[in-house]
Amino acid sequence: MEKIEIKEYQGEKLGSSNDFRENSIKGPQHVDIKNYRLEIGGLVTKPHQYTYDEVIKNHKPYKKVTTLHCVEGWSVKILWEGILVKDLLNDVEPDPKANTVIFYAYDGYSTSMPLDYIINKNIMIAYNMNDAPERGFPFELVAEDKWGYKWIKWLTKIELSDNPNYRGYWEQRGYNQKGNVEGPIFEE
Ligand SMILES: Nc1nc2c(c(=O)[nH]1)N[C@H]1C(S)=C(S)[C@@H](COP(=O)(O)O)O[C@H]1N2
Ligand SMILES: [Mo]
Repeated sequence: MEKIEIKEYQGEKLGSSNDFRENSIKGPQHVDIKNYRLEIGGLVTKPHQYTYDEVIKNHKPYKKVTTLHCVEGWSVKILWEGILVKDLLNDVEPDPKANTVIFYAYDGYSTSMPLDYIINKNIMIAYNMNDAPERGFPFELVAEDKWGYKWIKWLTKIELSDNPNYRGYWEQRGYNQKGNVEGPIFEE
């Protein structure tokens, strides 16, 4: 049976996965979980390819209510459940030269963020939203305090890099590299 989304968490009203405006670059993706791997590589000592179950069963789960704000002017508050990116990074042992994390997705999308932000803000990849499966199944990056274009869905690869100037799909098209909700939408 399909799981039903919860509408409230600890007294706080939540939005719904139906509140998102579907505007992904190639439309919704359907990832075959049997063949799915999450790859972690680049500047790391022990690159690894996880199955979906290995990601979920071998790492501690976290839950957090966080709002996604799209640059188009809408936002949705969701209870996300996932694991911390820094717990995965612990497995692969990043090189001290790494300062940037580049994320790639099934639809060819990509984006990047500073390694410090990922670690210090306890950024997670989510497999559930509102206790029901992810729109970005298997994993969506919960890029708290960043514009929606940093919240990459259908995540397939995490690459550690020493290039802070790597520009993802929307960043190449003029959207701000930092992507902070408090800051500008476009590159200045
Ligand atoms: N793989 C992938 N992830 C993506 C996108 C995309 O096109 N492809 N769009 C981004 C944008 S612009 C937003 S606002 C959020 C939420 O988009 P949605 O409403 O289409 O789910 O997903 C982000 N993650
Ligand atoms: Mo967006």
